[in-house]
Amino acid sequence: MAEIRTQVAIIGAGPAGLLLGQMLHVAGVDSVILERQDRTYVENRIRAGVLEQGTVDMLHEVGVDARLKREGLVHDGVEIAFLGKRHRVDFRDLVGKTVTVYGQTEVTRDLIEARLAVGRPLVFEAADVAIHGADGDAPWLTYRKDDALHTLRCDYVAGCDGYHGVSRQTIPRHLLRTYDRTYPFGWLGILADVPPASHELIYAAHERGFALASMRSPRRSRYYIQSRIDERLEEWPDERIWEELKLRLGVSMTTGPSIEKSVAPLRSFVSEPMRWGRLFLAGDAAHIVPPTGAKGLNLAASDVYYLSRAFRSRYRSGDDYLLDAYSSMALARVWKAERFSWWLTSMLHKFHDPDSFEARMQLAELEYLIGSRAARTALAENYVGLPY
Ligand code: RFL
Ligand code: PHB
Repeated sequence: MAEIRTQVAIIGAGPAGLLLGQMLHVAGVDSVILERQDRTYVENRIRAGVLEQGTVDMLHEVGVDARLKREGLVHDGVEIAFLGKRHRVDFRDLVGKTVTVYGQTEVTRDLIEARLAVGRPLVFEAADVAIHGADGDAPWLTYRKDDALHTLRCDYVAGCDGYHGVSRQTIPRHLLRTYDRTYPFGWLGILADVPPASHELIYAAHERGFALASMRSPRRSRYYIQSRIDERLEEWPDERIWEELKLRLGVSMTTGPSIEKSVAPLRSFVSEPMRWGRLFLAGDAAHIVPPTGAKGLNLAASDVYYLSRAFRSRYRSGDDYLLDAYSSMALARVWKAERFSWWLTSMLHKFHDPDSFEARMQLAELEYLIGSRAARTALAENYVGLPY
Protein backbone atom coordinates (compact mmCIF):
# COMPACT_ATOMS: atom_id res chain seq x y z
CA MET A 1 0.00 0.00 0.00
CA ALA A 2 1.40 3.41 -1.08
CA GLU A 3 1.61 5.96 1.71
CA ILE A 4 2.16 9.73 1.43
CA ARG A 5 2.01 12.66 3.84
CA THR A 6 0.89 16.26 3.60
CA GLN A 7 -0.13 19.12 5.86
CA VAL A 8 -3.69 19.64 4.58
CA ALA A 9 -5.57 16.87 2.74
CA ILE A 10 -8.27 18.43 0.56
CA ILE A 11 -11.21 16.31 -0.61
CA GLY A 12 -12.87 17.62 -3.80
CA ALA A 13 -11.59 19.62 -6.78
CA GLY A 14 -14.56 21.95 -7.16
CA PRO A 15 -14.07 25.69 -6.70
CA ALA A 16 -13.71 25.34 -2.90
CA GLY A 17 -11.00 22.64 -2.96
CA LEU A 18 -9.03 24.12 -5.87
CA LEU A 19 -9.09 27.67 -4.50
CA LEU A 20 -8.08 26.44 -1.04
CA GLY A 21 -5.20 24.52 -2.62
CA GLN A 22 -3.93 27.69 -4.34
CA MET A 23 -4.35 29.86 -1.24
CA LEU A 24 -2.35 27.31 0.77
CA HIS A 25 0.30 27.11 -1.93
CA VAL A 26 0.78 30.90 -1.79
CA ALA A 27 1.00 30.66 2.02
CA GLY A 28 3.66 27.93 1.74
CA VAL A 29 1.43 25.19 3.16
CA ASP A 30 1.47 21.69 1.59
CA SER A 31 -1.72 20.08 0.35
CA VAL A 32 -2.91 17.11 -1.67
CA ILE A 33 -6.27 17.31 -3.48
CA LEU A 34 -8.26 14.11 -4.01
CA GLU A 35 -11.08 14.26 -6.58
CA ARG A 36 -13.50 11.44 -7.34
CA GLN A 37 -14.22 12.40 -10.96
CA ASP A 38 -11.87 12.69 -13.94
CA ARG A 39 -10.50 16.01 -15.17
CA THR A 40 -12.78 16.28 -18.22
CA TYR A 41 -15.88 15.80 -16.08
CA VAL A 42 -14.80 18.41 -13.53
CA GLU A 43 -13.86 20.93 -16.21
CA ASN A 44 -17.11 20.62 -18.11
CA ARG A 45 -19.68 20.85 -15.33
CA ILE A 46 -21.89 23.86 -16.11
CA ARG A 47 -22.89 25.79 -13.04
CA ALA A 48 -22.61 29.32 -11.67
CA GLY A 49 -21.79 32.46 -13.62
CA VAL A 50 -21.56 35.50 -11.36
CA LEU A 51 -18.49 36.36 -9.24
CA GLU A 52 -18.55 38.83 -6.36
CA GLN A 53 -15.66 41.27 -6.08
CA GLY A 54 -14.34 39.29 -3.08
CA THR A 55 -14.09 36.14 -5.22
CA VAL A 56 -12.35 38.07 -8.00
CA ASP A 57 -9.93 39.51 -5.41
CA MET A 58 -9.06 36.03 -4.14
CA LEU A 59 -8.35 34.80 -7.67
CA HIS A 60 -6.11 37.84 -8.06
CA GLU A 61 -4.35 37.10 -4.75
CA VAL A 62 -3.41 33.60 -5.99
CA GLY A 63 -2.41 34.91 -9.43
CA VAL A 64 -5.15 33.04 -11.28
CA ASP A 65 -6.93 35.99 -12.86
CA ALA A 66 -5.16 36.63 -16.18
CA ARG A 67 -7.98 35.17 -18.33
CA LEU A 68 -10.63 36.45 -15.93
CA LYS A 69 -9.30 39.99 -16.42
CA ARG A 70 -9.38 39.56 -20.20
CA GLU A 71 -12.67 37.73 -20.62
CA GLY A 72 -14.73 38.48 -17.50
CA LEU A 73 -17.65 40.86 -18.07
CA VAL A 74 -17.97 43.55 -15.40
CA HIS A 75 -21.64 44.28 -14.70
CA ASP A 76 -22.74 47.47 -12.96
CA GLY A 77 -26.28 46.28 -12.25
CA VAL A 78 -29.16 43.89 -13.03
CA GLU A 79 -32.70 44.33 -14.25
CA ILE A 80 -35.81 43.13 -12.45
CA ALA A 81 -38.81 42.58 -14.76
CA PHE A 82 -42.45 42.29 -13.68
CA LEU A 83 -45.88 43.33 -15.00
CA GLY A 84 -44.42 43.96 -18.43
CA LYS A 85 -41.75 46.46 -17.34
CA ARG A 86 -38.01 46.23 -16.64
CA HIS A 87 -36.46 48.11 -13.73
CA ARG A 88 -32.74 48.58 -13.29
CA VAL A 89 -30.89 48.10 -10.00
CA ASP A 90 -27.68 50.05 -10.42
CA PHE A 91 -25.04 48.53 -8.11
CA ARG A 92 -22.37 51.05 -8.94
CA ASP A 93 -24.64 53.97 -8.14
CA LEU A 94 -26.20 52.36 -5.04
CA VAL A 95 -23.18 50.75 -3.36
CA GLY A 96 -20.19 51.65 -5.54
CA LYS A 97 -19.44 48.03 -6.45
CA THR A 98 -19.86 45.65 -9.39
CA VAL A 99 -19.97 41.91 -10.13
CA THR A 100 -18.10 39.96 -12.82
CA VAL A 101 -19.73 37.45 -15.14
CA TYR A 102 -17.27 34.58 -15.69
CA GLY A 103 -18.38 30.95 -15.68
CA GLN A 104 -17.58 28.53 -12.88
CA THR A 105 -16.38 26.21 -15.63
CA GLU A 106 -13.70 28.76 -16.55
CA VAL A 107 -12.73 29.37 -12.89
CA THR A 108 -12.29 25.62 -12.45
CA ARG A 109 -10.20 25.26 -15.62
CA ASP A 110 -7.94 28.17 -14.63
CA LEU A 111 -7.45 26.78 -11.10
CA ILE A 112 -6.64 23.26 -12.33
CA GLU A 113 -4.11 24.65 -14.78
CA ALA A 114 -2.50 26.77 -12.04
CA ARG A 115 -2.35 23.80 -9.66
CA LEU A 116 -0.66 21.59 -12.23
CA ALA A 117 1.74 24.42 -13.16
CA VAL A 118 3.05 24.71 -9.58
CA GLY A 119 3.38 20.94 -9.36
CA ARG A 120 1.26 20.42 -6.23
CA PRO A 121 -0.54 17.04 -6.19
CA LEU A 122 -4.05 16.80 -7.60
CA VAL A 123 -5.34 13.24 -7.88
CA PHE A 124 -8.31 12.68 -10.20
CA GLU A 125 -10.39 9.49 -10.10
CA ALA A 126 -9.62 8.86 -6.45
CA ALA A 127 -12.29 6.31 -5.52
CA ASP A 128 -13.72 5.36 -2.11
CA VAL A 129 -12.10 8.24 -0.22
CA ALA A 130 -12.55 7.60 3.53
CA ILE A 131 -11.58 9.82 6.47
CA HIS A 132 -10.06 8.24 9.58
CA GLY A 133 -9.15 9.64 12.98
CA ALA A 134 -10.43 13.17 12.32
CA ASP A 135 -11.33 13.53 16.00
CA GLY A 136 -7.74 12.68 17.03
CA ASP A 137 -4.32 14.30 16.47
CA ALA A 138 -3.19 12.44 13.36
CA PRO A 139 -5.94 11.95 10.77
CA TRP A 140 -5.45 9.96 7.59
CA LEU A 141 -7.38 9.27 4.41
CA THR A 142 -7.57 6.10 2.40
CA TYR A 143 -8.57 5.90 -1.27
CA ARG A 144 -8.29 3.69 -4.30
CA LYS A 145 -6.58 4.76 -7.50
CA ASP A 146 -5.80 2.47 -10.46
CA ASP A 147 -6.88 -0.52 -8.37
CA ALA A 148 -4.29 0.19 -5.64
CA LEU A 149 -5.13 1.26 -2.10
CA HIS A 150 -3.44 4.48 -0.94
CA THR A 151 -3.01 6.16 2.44
CA LEU A 152 -2.65 9.91 2.84
CA ARG A 153 -1.51 11.07 6.29
CA CYS A 154 -2.09 14.70 7.21
CA ASP A 155 -2.42 17.32 9.96
CA TYR A 156 -5.88 18.48 8.84
CA VAL A 157 -8.63 17.48 6.41
CA ALA A 158 -10.54 20.07 4.35
CA GLY A 159 -13.89 18.64 3.26
CA CYS A 160 -14.60 20.48 -0.02
CA ASP A 161 -16.52 17.63 -1.61
CA GLY A 162 -19.91 19.21 -2.19
CA TYR A 163 -23.35 18.32 -0.93
CA HIS A 164 -23.09 14.58 -1.73
CA GLY A 165 -19.52 14.18 -0.51
CA VAL A 166 -18.11 11.92 2.18
CA SER A 167 -16.86 14.65 4.54
CA ARG A 168 -20.08 15.83 6.16
CA GLN A 169 -21.29 12.24 6.32
CA THR A 170 -18.20 11.28 8.34
CA ILE A 171 -19.24 13.56 11.20
CA PRO A 172 -21.38 11.68 13.78
CA ARG A 173 -25.00 12.67 13.12
CA HIS A 174 -25.75 13.62 16.72
CA LEU A 175 -23.03 16.33 16.56
CA LEU A 176 -24.61 18.09 13.58
CA ARG A 177 -27.60 20.37 13.40
CA THR A 178 -29.06 20.72 9.91
CA TYR A 179 -31.56 23.22 8.51
CA ASP A 180 -33.30 22.44 5.24
CA ARG A 181 -35.83 23.99 2.88
CA THR A 182 -36.79 22.51 -0.47
CA TYR A 183 -38.74 24.57 -2.98
CA PRO A 184 -41.62 23.10 -5.01
CA PHE A 185 -39.96 23.78 -8.38
CA GLY A 186 -36.65 23.61 -10.25
CA TRP A 187 -34.75 25.64 -12.84
CA LEU A 188 -34.61 24.43 -16.41
CA GLY A 189 -31.35 25.83 -17.80
CA ILE A 190 -30.24 26.21 -21.41
CA LEU A 191 -26.84 27.21 -22.78
CA ALA A 192 -26.53 28.39 -26.40
CA ASP A 193 -23.98 30.08 -28.62
CA VAL A 194 -26.07 33.17 -29.33
CA PRO A 195 -25.54 36.78 -28.20
CA PRO A 196 -27.25 37.61 -24.88
CA ALA A 197 -30.69 39.27 -24.89
CA SER A 198 -29.35 42.25 -22.99
CA HIS A 199 -25.96 43.45 -21.79
CA GLU A 200 -27.01 42.80 -18.16
CA LEU A 201 -28.82 39.97 -16.36
CA ILE A 202 -32.63 40.12 -16.32
CA TYR A 203 -34.51 38.48 -13.42
CA ALA A 204 -38.20 38.20 -14.33
CA ALA A 205 -41.16 37.50 -12.03
CA HIS A 206 -43.97 36.45 -14.38
CA GLU A 207 -47.40 34.90 -13.87
CA ARG A 208 -46.16 31.84 -15.83
CA GLY A 209 -43.16 31.58 -13.48
CA PHE A 210 -39.66 32.98 -12.96
CA ALA A 211 -37.15 33.44 -15.81
CA LEU A 212 -33.52 34.60 -15.91
CA ALA A 213 -31.44 35.87 -18.81
CA SER A 214 -27.73 35.44 -18.12
CA MET A 215 -24.61 34.92 -20.19
CA ARG A 216 -21.11 33.50 -20.32
CA SER A 217 -19.63 35.81 -22.95
CA PRO A 218 -20.80 38.25 -25.66
CA ARG A 219 -21.42 35.17 -27.81
CA ARG A 220 -22.74 32.65 -25.30
CA SER A 221 -26.04 32.95 -23.42
CA ARG A 222 -27.36 31.14 -20.36
CA TYR A 223 -31.10 31.20 -19.64
CA TYR A 224 -33.28 29.62 -16.98
CA ILE A 225 -37.00 29.15 -16.47
CA GLN A 226 -38.84 28.01 -13.37
CA SER A 227 -40.06 24.47 -14.05
CA ARG A 228 -41.37 21.40 -12.27
CA ILE A 229 -38.69 19.45 -10.37
CA ASP A 230 -39.58 16.30 -12.32
CA GLU A 231 -39.72 18.15 -15.65
CA ARG A 232 -38.97 15.80 -18.57
CA LEU A 233 -36.42 17.36 -20.91
CA GLU A 234 -37.99 15.55 -23.89
CA GLU A 235 -41.03 17.77 -23.39
CA TRP A 236 -38.87 20.86 -23.75
CA PRO A 237 -37.48 21.07 -27.28
CA ASP A 238 -35.38 24.21 -27.75
CA GLU A 239 -38.17 26.08 -29.57
CA ARG A 240 -40.53 25.67 -26.62
CA ILE A 241 -37.91 27.04 -24.21
CA TRP A 242 -37.21 30.05 -26.42
CA GLU A 243 -40.95 30.82 -26.69
CA GLU A 244 -41.37 30.55 -22.93
CA LEU A 245 -38.35 32.78 -22.32
CA LYS A 246 -39.70 35.48 -24.65
CA LEU A 247 -43.05 35.46 -22.87
CA ARG A 248 -41.62 35.58 -19.37
CA LEU A 249 -38.73 37.97 -19.97
CA GLY A 250 -40.71 40.27 -22.26
CA VAL A 251 -37.76 40.63 -24.65
CA SER A 252 -36.91 39.16 -28.01
CA MET A 253 -33.59 37.38 -28.26
CA THR A 254 -31.45 35.60 -30.82
CA THR A 255 -32.22 31.89 -30.61
CA GLY A 256 -30.15 28.89 -31.63
CA PRO A 257 -29.52 25.23 -30.81
CA SER A 258 -28.87 24.43 -27.14
CA ILE A 259 -25.45 23.07 -26.23
CA GLU A 260 -26.59 22.07 -22.75
CA LYS A 261 -29.97 21.63 -21.12
CA SER A 262 -30.70 20.45 -17.56
CA VAL A 263 -33.05 20.79 -14.62
CA ALA A 264 -31.63 21.71 -11.19
CA PRO A 265 -33.61 21.50 -7.95
CA LEU A 266 -33.69 24.50 -5.61
CA ARG A 267 -32.89 24.09 -1.95
CA SER A 268 -31.63 25.91 1.10
CA PHE A 269 -29.50 23.85 3.49
CA VAL A 270 -27.08 24.56 6.33
CA SER A 271 -25.21 22.07 8.50
CA GLU A 272 -23.63 23.28 11.75
CA PRO A 273 -20.89 23.33 12.92
CA MET A 274 -18.49 23.35 9.95
CA ARG A 275 -15.82 21.52 11.92
CA TRP A 276 -15.32 18.19 13.64
CA GLY A 277 -11.92 17.80 15.30
CA ARG A 278 -9.37 18.16 12.49
CA LEU A 279 -11.97 18.02 9.70
CA PHE A 280 -13.14 21.40 8.33
CA LEU A 281 -16.02 21.68 5.84
CA ALA A 282 -16.12 24.38 3.14
CA GLY A 283 -18.56 25.23 0.33
CA ASP A 284 -21.48 23.02 -0.70
CA ALA A 285 -20.27 20.31 1.70
CA ALA A 286 -21.73 22.46 4.49
CA HIS A 287 -24.42 24.58 2.85
CA ILE A 288 -26.59 24.99 -0.25
CA VAL A 289 -28.41 28.08 -1.48
CA PRO A 290 -30.99 28.29 -4.26
CA PRO A 291 -29.23 29.83 -7.29
CA THR A 292 -31.42 32.95 -7.43
CA GLY A 293 -28.89 35.16 -5.64
CA ALA A 294 -25.86 33.66 -7.48
CA LYS A 295 -24.25 32.96 -4.11
CA GLY A 296 -23.21 29.24 -4.13
CA LEU A 297 -19.78 29.62 -5.66
CA ASN A 298 -19.14 32.90 -3.87
CA LEU A 299 -19.91 31.35 -0.49
CA ALA A 300 -17.48 28.54 -1.25
CA ALA A 301 -14.87 31.27 -1.86
CA SER A 302 -15.57 33.14 1.38
CA ASP A 303 -15.36 29.90 3.41
CA VAL A 304 -12.00 29.23 1.78
CA TYR A 305 -10.87 32.74 2.61
CA TYR A 306 -11.48 32.17 6.34
CA LEU A 307 -10.07 28.64 6.26
CA SER A 308 -6.90 29.53 4.37
CA ARG A 309 -6.20 32.42 6.76
CA ALA A 310 -6.69 30.02 9.67
CA PHE A 311 -4.24 27.44 8.29
CA ARG A 312 -1.72 30.15 7.47
CA SER A 313 -1.83 31.45 10.99
CA ARG A 314 -1.55 27.89 12.37
CA TYR A 315 1.56 27.12 10.31
CA ARG A 316 3.23 30.53 10.54
CA SER A 317 2.86 31.19 14.22
CA GLY A 318 1.43 28.01 15.72
CA ASP A 319 -1.73 29.96 16.53
CA ASP A 320 -4.99 27.92 16.57
CA TYR A 321 -7.25 30.86 17.29
CA LEU A 322 -8.55 31.29 13.70
CA LEU A 323 -9.01 27.53 13.24
CA ASP A 324 -11.13 27.51 16.40
CA ALA A 325 -13.10 30.53 15.15
CA TYR A 326 -13.51 29.21 11.57
CA SER A 327 -16.95 27.60 11.88
CA SER A 328 -18.62 30.54 13.58
CA MET A 329 -16.96 33.14 11.32
CA ALA A 330 -17.93 31.29 8.14
CA LEU A 331 -21.46 30.54 9.35
CA ALA A 332 -22.15 34.19 10.19
CA ARG A 333 -21.68 35.05 6.50
CA VAL A 334 -23.36 31.86 5.26
CA TRP A 335 -26.62 32.63 7.08
CA LYS A 336 -26.79 36.13 5.58
CA ALA A 337 -26.33 34.70 2.07
CA GLU A 338 -28.96 32.05 2.89
CA ARG A 339 -31.36 34.81 3.86
CA PHE A 340 -30.72 36.81 0.72
CA SER A 341 -31.05 33.78 -1.59
CA TRP A 342 -34.27 32.66 0.12
CA TRP A 343 -35.71 36.19 -0.02
CA LEU A 344 -34.95 36.70 -3.71
CA THR A 345 -36.28 33.21 -4.51
CA SER A 346 -39.49 33.92 -2.55
CA MET A 347 -40.05 37.28 -4.25
CA LEU A 348 -39.46 36.19 -7.84
CA HIS A 349 -40.98 32.70 -8.24
CA LYS A 350 -44.53 31.60 -8.78
CA PHE A 351 -45.70 29.75 -5.67
CA HIS A 352 -49.39 30.56 -5.50
CA ASP A 353 -52.58 31.39 -7.35
CA PRO A 354 -52.17 34.96 -8.72
CA ASP A 355 -55.32 35.97 -6.78
CA SER A 356 -53.99 34.81 -3.41
CA PHE A 357 -52.85 37.04 -0.58
CA GLU A 358 -49.32 35.63 -0.92
CA ALA A 359 -49.12 36.58 -4.60
CA ARG A 360 -50.23 40.13 -3.75
CA MET A 361 -47.52 40.27 -1.08
CA GLN A 362 -44.92 39.33 -3.72
CA LEU A 363 -46.19 42.11 -5.93
CA ALA A 364 -46.14 44.61 -3.08
CA GLU A 365 -42.56 43.59 -2.31
CA LEU A 366 -41.54 44.14 -5.95
CA GLU A 367 -43.33 47.52 -6.11
CA TYR A 368 -41.63 48.56 -2.89
CA LEU A 369 -38.25 47.46 -4.24
CA ILE A 370 -38.42 49.48 -7.43
CA GLY A 371 -39.92 52.51 -5.67
CA SER A 372 -37.46 52.69 -2.79
CA ARG A 373 -33.78 53.53 -3.06
CA ALA A 374 -33.27 52.04 0.42
CA ALA A 375 -34.75 48.70 -0.68
CA ARG A 376 -32.72 48.65 -3.91
CA THR A 377 -29.60 49.46 -1.89
CA ALA A 378 -30.24 46.43 0.34
CA LEU A 379 -30.56 44.21 -2.74
CA ALA A 380 -27.41 45.69 -4.30
CA GLU A 381 -25.37 45.36 -1.10
CA ASN A 382 -26.19 41.65 -0.84
CA TYR A 383 -25.90 40.88 -4.57
CA VAL A 384 -22.38 42.32 -4.89
CA GLY A 385 -21.43 40.38 -1.74
CA LEU A 386 -21.30 41.24 1.94
CA PRO A 387 -17.82 42.01 3.29
CA TYR A 388 -15.53 39.39 4.84
P1 RFL B 1 -18.64 21.32 -5.88
O1 RFL B 1 -18.52 22.22 -7.04
O2 RFL B 1 -19.83 20.43 -5.82
O3 RFL B 1 -17.31 20.43 -5.85
C1 RFL B 1 -17.18 19.31 -5.01
C2 RFL B 1 -16.17 18.38 -5.65
O4 RFL B 1 -15.98 17.27 -4.80
C3 RFL B 1 -16.00 16.09 -5.58
N1 RFL B 1 -16.38 14.96 -4.70
C4 RFL B 1 -15.51 14.06 -4.21
N2 RFL B 1 -14.19 13.92 -4.37
C5 RFL B 1 -13.59 12.89 -3.72
N3 RFL B 1 -14.26 11.99 -2.95
C6 RFL B 1 -15.59 12.11 -2.76
N4 RFL B 1 -16.26 11.23 -2.00
C7 RFL B 1 -16.27 13.18 -3.40
N5 RFL B 1 -17.56 13.60 -3.43
C8 RFL B 1 -17.60 14.66 -4.22
C9 RFL B 1 -16.98 16.37 -6.68
O5 RFL B 1 -16.79 15.53 -7.81
C10 RFL B 1 -16.67 17.83 -6.97
O6 RFL B 1 -15.66 17.95 -7.95
O7 RFL B 1 -18.59 22.10 -4.49
P2 RFL B 1 -17.79 23.43 -4.05
O8 RFL B 1 -16.37 23.36 -4.45
O9 RFL B 1 -18.18 23.66 -2.64
O10 RFL B 1 -18.42 24.59 -4.97
C11 RFL B 1 -19.74 25.01 -4.80
C12 RFL B 1 -20.33 25.43 -6.14
O11 RFL B 1 -20.02 24.48 -7.13
C13 RFL B 1 -21.84 25.56 -6.02
O12 RFL B 1 -22.19 26.28 -4.87
C14 RFL B 1 -22.47 26.26 -7.19
O13 RFL B 1 -22.14 25.72 -8.43
C15 RFL B 1 -23.98 26.17 -6.99
N6 RFL B 1 -24.67 26.42 -8.20
C16 RFL B 1 -24.77 27.69 -8.60
N7 RFL B 1 -24.24 28.68 -7.83
C17 RFL B 1 -24.31 29.94 -8.22
O14 RFL B 1 -23.77 30.82 -7.53
N8 RFL B 1 -24.97 30.26 -9.39
C18 RFL B 1 -25.50 29.30 -10.21
O15 RFL B 1 -26.03 29.59 -11.24
C19 RFL B 1 -25.43 27.95 -9.82
N9 RFL B 1 -25.93 26.98 -10.59
C20 RFL B 1 -25.19 25.36 -8.96
C21 RFL B 1 -25.82 25.67 -10.19
C22 RFL B 1 -25.09 24.03 -8.55
C23 RFL B 1 -25.62 23.00 -9.31
N10 RFL B 1 -25.52 21.66 -8.78
C24 RFL B 1 -25.88 20.47 -9.41
C25 RFL B 1 -24.99 21.43 -7.47
C26 RFL B 1 -26.32 24.65 -10.97
C27 RFL B 1 -26.23 23.31 -10.54
C28 RFL B 1 -26.80 22.28 -11.46
C1 PHB C 1 -25.79 31.89 -14.40
O1 PHB C 1 -25.33 32.64 -15.27
O2 PHB C 1 -25.68 30.66 -14.47
C2 PHB C 1 -26.52 32.47 -13.25
C3 PHB C 1 -26.51 33.84 -13.06
C4 PHB C 1 -27.21 34.39 -11.99
C5 PHB C 1 -27.88 33.56 -11.13
C6 PHB C 1 -27.86 32.19 -11.31
C7 PHB C 1 -27.19 31.64 -12.38
O3 PHB C 1 -28.57 34.10 -10.09
